[in-house]
Amino acid sequence: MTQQTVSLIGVPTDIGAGHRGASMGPEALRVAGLGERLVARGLKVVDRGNLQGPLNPWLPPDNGYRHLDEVATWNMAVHTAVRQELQAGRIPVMLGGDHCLAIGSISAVADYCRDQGKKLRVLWLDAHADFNTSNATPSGNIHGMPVACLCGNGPAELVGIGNHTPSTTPDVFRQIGIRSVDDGEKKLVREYGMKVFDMRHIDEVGMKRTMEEALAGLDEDTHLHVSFDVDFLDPPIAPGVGTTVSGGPTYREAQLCMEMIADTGRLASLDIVELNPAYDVHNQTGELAVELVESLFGKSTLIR
Ligand code: EXY
Ligand code: MN
Ligand code: MN
Ligand code: MN
Repeated sequence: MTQQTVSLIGVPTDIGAGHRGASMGPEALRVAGLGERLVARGLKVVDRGNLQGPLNPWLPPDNGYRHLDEVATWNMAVHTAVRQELQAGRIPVMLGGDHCLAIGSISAVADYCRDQGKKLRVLWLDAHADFNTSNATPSGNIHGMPVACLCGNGPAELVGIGNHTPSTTPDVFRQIGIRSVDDGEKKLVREYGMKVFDMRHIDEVGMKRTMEEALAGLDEDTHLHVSFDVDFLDPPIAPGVGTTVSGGPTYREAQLCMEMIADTGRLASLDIVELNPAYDVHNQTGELAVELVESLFGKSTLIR
């Protein structure tokens, strides 16, 4: 099998978040040894360094959005970088940075899949549905809006990123670990028919069955993108995030989730977002994120 090349792309910004600090996420992932651990997995790893973009002006919402222009500028840079790596046959891994960057990454992946005649599946690992709009949002923070924007429900500056509007459709998403959805957002998630495997579902049927359901239908024509929001995890094992929500997947449930994704052999692009070292202890959350990403790329510490 030809050696796969992973391209690490740092996106040092918290422009879409409600707390400062996710801008330090890329470095924390590098310090936790992400590159070296993926090399140890037999991958070729190219670290593309960090994208540049506007500083966070730290302003209140304007017309329901905080920092809309700056978010758009960052996401255009992300879109271009991800497109470039995909065209070169590499696996782009976004080192976030807050979750608004998924607008740029997934719009690029969606354009690429259209050009290549591939099907797209997005696994959205998150405590939050990230399906807010300007009238539904309680904060104006755009890291709570990327899925709505990608499905065409957002400002032109974001919905228009990439060659297609909307970038993609709700049916490509499978959301896993959801446990914090705002009222207005809930209505939208239902209206758009999003497939959500929330924590109640995982409690009832378990992670194994949940992943079987979320991964159903993948075939060799499917490009699997994983958008891993580190706040997906239970806060006691992952305190280093800006928006913790109690009652997330345990360490083993998270490992099983990643191992079952690896078993499909379809992983083709990845976001690692919302790691915030300002809330972490000795980079423990960065190290856990790296460990889970190793499992995503097929490392198993078990006997199999
Ligand atoms: N739903 C809340 C909001 O829209 O402000 C919280 C969103 C947190 C989003 C983080 C990235 O997952
Ligand atoms: Mn998120
Ligand atoms: Mn989240
Ligand atoms: Mn210390």
